[in-house]
Amino acid sequence: MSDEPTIFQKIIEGEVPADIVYEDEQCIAFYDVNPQAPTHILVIPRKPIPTIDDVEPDDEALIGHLFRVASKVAHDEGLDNGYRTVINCGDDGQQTVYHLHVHVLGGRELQWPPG
Ligand code: DGP
Repeated sequence: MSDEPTIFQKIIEGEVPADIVYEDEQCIAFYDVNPQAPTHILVIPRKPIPTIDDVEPDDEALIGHLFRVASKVAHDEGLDNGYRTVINCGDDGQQTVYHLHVHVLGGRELQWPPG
């Protein structure tokens, strides 16, 4: 894995623009550039944790916070009939950006199982 800052690190640092819908001292949330549903938001910690496998015991409250923010932004977007959260991990999980992120997808009836 590269030591280069990820595109999400650049978004956090304001070097790359993003359409931010929520931010606080622990995380930011912004629209996915390649939406897979009518609403597709990413919630990311400011802390550069590469994958869910890299979460440490001290991060447990942070991970809980990400899900509370995912719920908040989903409802702020009007996804009151339901939505999906996804965390891809590693190559088989189709993770492409190695900065932990929660996908929030909604605005249509989603299929299950995912591909
Ligand atoms: P994943 O495959 O789980 O690693 O998802 C990465 C997501 O990040 C993917 O849905 C596309 C999105 N993405 C990649 N680059 C950018 C970017 O520069 N801006 C925004 N807003 N989203 C990006």
